[in-house]
Amino acid sequence: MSSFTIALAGNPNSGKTTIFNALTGARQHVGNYPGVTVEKKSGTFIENGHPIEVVDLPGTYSLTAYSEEEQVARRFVLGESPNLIVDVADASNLERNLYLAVQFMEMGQPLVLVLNMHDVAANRGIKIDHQRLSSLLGAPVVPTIASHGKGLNVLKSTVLHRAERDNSLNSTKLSYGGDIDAALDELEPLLANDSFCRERFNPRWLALKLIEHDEELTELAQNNLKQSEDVFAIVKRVTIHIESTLDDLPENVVSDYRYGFITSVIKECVTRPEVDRRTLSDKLDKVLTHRMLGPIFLLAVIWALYEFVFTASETPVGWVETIFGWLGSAVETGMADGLLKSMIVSGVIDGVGGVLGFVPLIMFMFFFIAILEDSGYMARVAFILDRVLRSFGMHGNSMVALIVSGGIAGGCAVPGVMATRTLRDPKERLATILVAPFMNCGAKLPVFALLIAAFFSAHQGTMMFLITLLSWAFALIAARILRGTIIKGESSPFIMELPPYRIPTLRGLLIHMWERTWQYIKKAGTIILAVSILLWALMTFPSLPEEKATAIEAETTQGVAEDVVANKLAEAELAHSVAGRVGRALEAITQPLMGFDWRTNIALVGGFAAKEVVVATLGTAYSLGEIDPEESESLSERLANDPGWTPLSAFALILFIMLYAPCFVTVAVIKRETQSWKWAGFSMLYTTAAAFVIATAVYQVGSFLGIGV
Ligand code: BGO
Repeated sequence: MSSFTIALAGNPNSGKTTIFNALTGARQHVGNYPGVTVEKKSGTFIENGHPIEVVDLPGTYSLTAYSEEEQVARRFVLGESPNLIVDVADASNLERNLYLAVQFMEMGQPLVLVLNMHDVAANRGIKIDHQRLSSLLGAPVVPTIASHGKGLNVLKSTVLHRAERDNSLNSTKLSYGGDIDAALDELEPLLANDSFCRERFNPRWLALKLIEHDEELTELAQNNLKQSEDVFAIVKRVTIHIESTLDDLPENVVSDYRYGFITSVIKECVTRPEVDRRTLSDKLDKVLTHRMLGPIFLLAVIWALYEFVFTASETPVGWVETIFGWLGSAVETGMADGLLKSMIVSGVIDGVGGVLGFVPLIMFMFFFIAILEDSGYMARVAFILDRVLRSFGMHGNSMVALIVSGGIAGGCAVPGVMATRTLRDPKERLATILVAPFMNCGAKLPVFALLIAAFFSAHQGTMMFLITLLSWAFALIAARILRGTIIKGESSPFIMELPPYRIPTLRGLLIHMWERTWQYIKKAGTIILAVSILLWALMTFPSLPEEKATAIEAETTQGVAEDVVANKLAEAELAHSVAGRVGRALEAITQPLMGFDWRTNIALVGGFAAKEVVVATLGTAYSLGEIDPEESESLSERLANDPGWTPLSAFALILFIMLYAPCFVTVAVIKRETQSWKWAGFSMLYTTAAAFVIATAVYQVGSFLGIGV
């Protein structure tokens, strides 16, 4: 018969001693923990023939190791690796008692939660749904009234059952907000690769403790980790970041999120008689997370946000466009004609310039997203939409991933796909990974902004709002189909942290806004620049054979106006280039089905590198085809004036861009996260097929009904 050791933990006065005595009876002995004066009591009981040793840990509220009791409890758990932690909680005061349980969960310890003092809770009218609590915590929950010996037999059998089981169970991964989560994701593999850490600690837990500046573990890590410099560089970076953006210490933020998690657990599992002991956060949540009012308020917030962002950024976007217009004209007149000039004007200025033109809009967008995040409202968004998500076969935590990916336009699917790591169920995770790229990332935003400005300028915010709703609808429907067919399975329980609301600091908002805007600018100056030049080359070479050019030019002598001939020449050159030929070959399919001409086709192929490239490529294509450089129209004006475009074809293009293959960085991340080229390939194919079908359907029905033509 195998024997087991369990550690009995709990807050002082939770009834731990009563349970210890009831379990072990006379089979007890008392000693001391080594090196300290704290008393160590242990004893045994036999369950189903198995001897089970119970070590009574000192009563503690936390495991921060500030007091001797906390240190003893933590060292015992880490050093002696008991088979199981039995955490005794006072059911009449669950919030406070769960704080300790959550810390054991973070450590990755197998746990049984005892809800003692059930009589006291019942007398106060508190009802606890312990089955739901158990599924949310991922640990068995046993209600007891220890002073009357009630529930102890169930406790004994549960303990044996749980101790016998393979305990390689994954701990619940709490989220501590984007910044700390990202640092944990970075630290975890570093620590997992270090033998010192791996043999003693759960790497993610150690990472968290280092971010919390736990003195004991920081010293230990500094002296023993091989890559301690790298590790502490990350810790320092996130500390400075949190201090400057939230004006708070990381340890406080972590504890806020722990309480946030507990608040949500309590909200889900505990009902108590109405007494108004609510905090301001609770009062706000009463309205903001209300079943009916919550979603209405959310939709109003998103609509107002787009309205404001599009209206407020119109003028500054115009300024930046004018600056690039001047720059183009200056180079045009100042440089001798030739390939270099063409590359600078059409490839760089009209290509990358088009992308940079949207910097003011991006800045406004990120500023408001930062307000939603820093105030704590974004966590509520997830909470509100959780119910919707579950009915479509995803998990509440999928929400976080979808919002990060651009659920409110402006995110990015790369961190979005990575954020699915918090999902424990592999099927829910896969479904979320596959639909996250439907969201409107910051790279699609300039493309939408361009098309909206050109064809729907009277209703910019409302149009963006509609696009957002559509992308959610497509993502949810796709998830439902995937979960009903190739990734079938049950959905797992979910709990979302509801940290208290905070008033964001202006400094924090500006830092968050700038960080993301800078990423956007950097991307425009590197990858977009490189792809723009490549596409310029593909749109320029091979050059038109001499005799054809001369034949077109000869038309001037036949009385055809000079600018008409120049226009013909530019178009013939473009049509002769590699990209021109590919674009035109595709045009045979895309033009009748979706209304896309060859320029759009090239832009869409380029957009696979990064979606902003669609703007850059259209900029280059229209610039190369243009004959009068003095007339520096903005790209949206050029599109609006092109008779080949209609609002309907623009709308079909918006839908196509929203849905078609994720950019190659996202595909690479999908491969890494799913560990499969098959799923990465699938994510490209099914999204492109969906884009094709939907854009075609909309264009055909629209044309038939005569809408937007
Ligand atoms: C005294 N229900 C109720 N109502 N009380 C309980 C329960 C329960 O389920 N479980 C334990 N208690 P400890 P820690 C006491 O000692 O085990 C009571 O610190 C008293 N003492 O009987 O010591 C338990 O080890 C005089 O109460 O907790 C004990 O975790 C009058 O909770 C107290 C009334 O339990 C703390 C109670 C002289």
